[in-house]
Amino acid sequence: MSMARYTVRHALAFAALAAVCTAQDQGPTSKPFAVTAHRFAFEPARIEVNQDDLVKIDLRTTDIAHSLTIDAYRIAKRVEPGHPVTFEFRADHAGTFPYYCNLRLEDGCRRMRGELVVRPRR
Ligand SMILES: [Cu+2]
Repeated sequence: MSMARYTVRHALAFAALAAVCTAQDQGPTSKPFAVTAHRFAFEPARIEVNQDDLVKIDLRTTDIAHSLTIDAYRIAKRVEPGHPVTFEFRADHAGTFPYYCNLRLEDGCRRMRGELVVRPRR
């Protein structure tokens, strides 16, 4: 076997192995959640997922800049009108976690509340 052929075969084997490992690492993916922030609430105000889901959120605002902040997951995403934001996170700890708007200069933003429910893995 030539050296070049040997290298190609190993590269292919490595690529196949990497593909398998990546598939295993990805784990389950939740359905995407479309979350709208507007004076002064989140819609929906409750997001339910399963533990270890990869959660995708499409966040938009219809009035002023808001944020979706989940302290337990160290997430704080700011969104402006006309510029939706998409982000993902792995829901790796179970429980019920509040989310809120951290742009607290507006009184109303301090009232913006929701909850993320991560159902424990069985
Ligand atoms: Cu706000």
